[in-house]
Amino acid sequence: MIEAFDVPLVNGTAVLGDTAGGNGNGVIDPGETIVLTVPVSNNFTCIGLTSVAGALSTTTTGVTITQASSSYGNLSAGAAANGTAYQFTVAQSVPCGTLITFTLNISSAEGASSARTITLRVGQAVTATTYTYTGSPVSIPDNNPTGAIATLTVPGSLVIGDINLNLTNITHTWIGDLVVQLIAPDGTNITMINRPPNGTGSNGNDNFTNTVLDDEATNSIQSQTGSVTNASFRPANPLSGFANKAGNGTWTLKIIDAASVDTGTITAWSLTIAPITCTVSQTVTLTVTVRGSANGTVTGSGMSCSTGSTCIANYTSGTPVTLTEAPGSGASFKSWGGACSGTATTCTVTMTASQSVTATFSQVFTDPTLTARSTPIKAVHVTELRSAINTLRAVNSLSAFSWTDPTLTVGTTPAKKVHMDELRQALNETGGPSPSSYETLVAQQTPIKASHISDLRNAVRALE
Ligand SMILES: [Ca+2]
Ligand SMILES: [Ca+2]
Ligand SMILES: [Ca+2]
Repeated sequence: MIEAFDVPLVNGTAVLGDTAGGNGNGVIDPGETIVLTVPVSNNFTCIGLTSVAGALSTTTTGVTITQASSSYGNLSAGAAANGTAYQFTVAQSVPCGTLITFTLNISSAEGASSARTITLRVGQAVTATTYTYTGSPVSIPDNNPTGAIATLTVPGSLVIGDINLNLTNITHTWIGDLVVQLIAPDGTNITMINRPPNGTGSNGNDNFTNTVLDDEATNSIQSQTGSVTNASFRPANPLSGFANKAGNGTWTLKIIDAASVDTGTITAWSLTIAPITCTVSQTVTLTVTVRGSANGTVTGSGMSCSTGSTCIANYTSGTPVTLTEAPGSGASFKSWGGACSGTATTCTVTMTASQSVTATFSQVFTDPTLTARSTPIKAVHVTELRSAINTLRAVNSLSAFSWTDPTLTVGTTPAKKVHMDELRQALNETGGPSPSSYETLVAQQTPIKASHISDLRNAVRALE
């Protein structure tokens, strides 16, 4: 009997893919469809788990999970598996910088279960810029809760990814007196330093000189008992509290001296902000035209197009689309055109811009090489030409031709001059050669020759 636990099933780092449903830059952008692989391990040291499954959910607005379940199979003790991929879409309306919070429930047939949280950001932090205080020095009043205030303005429009506070030159003769607060343009106030060490105020060292507050630093400013000049520290409360807020506007540095005797001055400080950017995905159009003398189909993601049709599908810019050709009965694939070329079964188009592709299918002719006075002319030679010409007529928006003896019966229906004349006429109406360019046939006199059939076949090929 195994009871339910939440320790043994643990997820690893989630790996996201935006190649199939996005711009392929490895970052979640608004408008993209993302595949997510979340490895899971069985941390039991001696108990295997079977039918391990995951279920992904989120309450983040604008995020829709389109593949919520994953199968991890059976995991022996200590084993890990990637499982099948989850998938979700991010609406165009989701703001850049949004943190998407997922809950991943992992379970096994034995009843082991675990609820894990996965957080992914929309967009990515890019190169940081430093914004420097340019005002006059401000005295810090002694033991006065009003404190000293210095502001700087960040121009433009940006969303905060990472932010560091640089205390470049704050003089004071007992830094343990000081409470340092940083206030964002929207009024969010986060205490960066609170009377080190640990609120006691007993750090009697001088000055913040090139003292950087950075969530990524190793040591906390709060634990410091010695000099803090020329070094980086984690702030009393994380700067990540400003993440995803507008970084532009007026920032306020507020320094309060909370004990009497020692004083100081705010002279120089700055903020280093790495904004978050998203790639606004554009919708681009793929136009596929399928033509030729025989039926075939071209399929791709969101696309299925048959001979005689022009099909349009929209994709997020950057999406690779693989098109696959499939000839119909009695048909062969002739070639790709436009943004594709060659004769391979598939063609992949990367949709960096709107593009057009053509695909051409050919009627397969029985006895592809007709030899004069050797290959007998058969009913199938005529019926194949009729089929090919009717397909070409349909592609060219012409009605089907009304053939004399619509069904030719082998060994019964005699080959007639009219059959050949009609093929010539129907082809001419489709854009083929004038009937007068062929050898004139005289009823009951001119035998139907291999060259007559070959000429018509050549004309069909030329019109594909
Ligand atoms: Ca992307
Ligand atoms: Ca930082
Ligand atoms: Ca003081």
